[in-house]
Amino acid sequence: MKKRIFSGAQPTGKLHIGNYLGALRNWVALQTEYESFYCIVNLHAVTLPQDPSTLKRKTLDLARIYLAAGVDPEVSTIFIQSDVSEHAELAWVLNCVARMGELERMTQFKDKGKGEERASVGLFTYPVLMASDILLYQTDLVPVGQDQKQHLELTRDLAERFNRDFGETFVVPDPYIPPVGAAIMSLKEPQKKMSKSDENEAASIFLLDDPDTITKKIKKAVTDSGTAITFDDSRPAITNLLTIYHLLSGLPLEECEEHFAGKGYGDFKKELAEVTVEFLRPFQAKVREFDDATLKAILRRGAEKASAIASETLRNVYERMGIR
Ligand code: ATP
Ligand code: LTN
Repeated sequence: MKKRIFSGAQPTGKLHIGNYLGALRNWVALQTEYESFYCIVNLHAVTLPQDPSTLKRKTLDLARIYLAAGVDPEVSTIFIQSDVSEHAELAWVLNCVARMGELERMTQFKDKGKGEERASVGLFTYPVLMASDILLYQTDLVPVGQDQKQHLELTRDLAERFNRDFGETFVVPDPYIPPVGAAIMSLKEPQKKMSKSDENEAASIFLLDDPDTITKKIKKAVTDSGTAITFDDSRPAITNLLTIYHLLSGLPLEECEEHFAGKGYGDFKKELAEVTVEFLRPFQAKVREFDDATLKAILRRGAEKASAIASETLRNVYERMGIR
């Protein structure tokens, strides 16, 4: 039997090349080797305030993006989190397994909650809902970007604790964090990751940016002092741009430095912009191909398949805990 993958993204903001290179690209690469479940996590989205009609539209738009990126609905299961009510139910149970102290240590909550009293309780227990997403499907592997590593560790801890206290119930999943591209950085502040929630649009290249916008953003991206175009941790801006070049052009890592030896930042940025625009062109054409009816049919089918597995896991969990 094939091993199982689960991953997801939130239908908020605009997807950027960081989301693609850190996550989506690997979903596509791994989808035939594994039995794959790719979820649109709309329950996670409401941990921060969302406009209801925008959220609805973005949920469907995200399905379009999964498909355009190459997730094949004949091979993978694509569905909306709220269509499978077991996600919220298991989250309640795992909220009773997780400890305040371990959630207080989650750095994403510290960043997004900004230590505010007004942050929602949902934002605080967000990682528990994520653990539920993963554990419901007896997932073996979770392809994500570097920023999710800590959430995966929590997921493993919760699975292990539950198994110890109530008997073997959950598969303990492994993260899949790609060796290159797991943390694409902001074009404006290369010490920060490229983020959907960055107020400065110039910091990210969005998957649906037009060629002119992409070229301008890359031209204005910050660089490091010096002139060398090499991978070097002490020069994070150029290393980030070169990483994007490597992943989008497909040119082997070692050949990238050679390719730009003796060239200046101006030439490098021009080529990077061209590569990015050409890479995104077919993707953007594909996004326009799917109509709402087709998407809804795919999502309905996905939810049915997901529900069958999720309900079995939850039944087992309740049984072991003496619920029902
Ligand atoms: P953001 O932080 O950009 O606001 P997010 O991480 O909250 O977004 P999602 O859309 O749910 O939002 O993320 C989808 C996937 O993209 C996750 O696996 C995440 O790890 C990955 N990802 C997000 N940002 C980056 C980045 N800068 N580089 C690499 N991977 C990333
Ligand atoms: N927390 C993730 C999104 C997410 C996820 C998941 C990723 C929710 N549930 C399950 C992998 C597996 C994020 O904000 N990027």
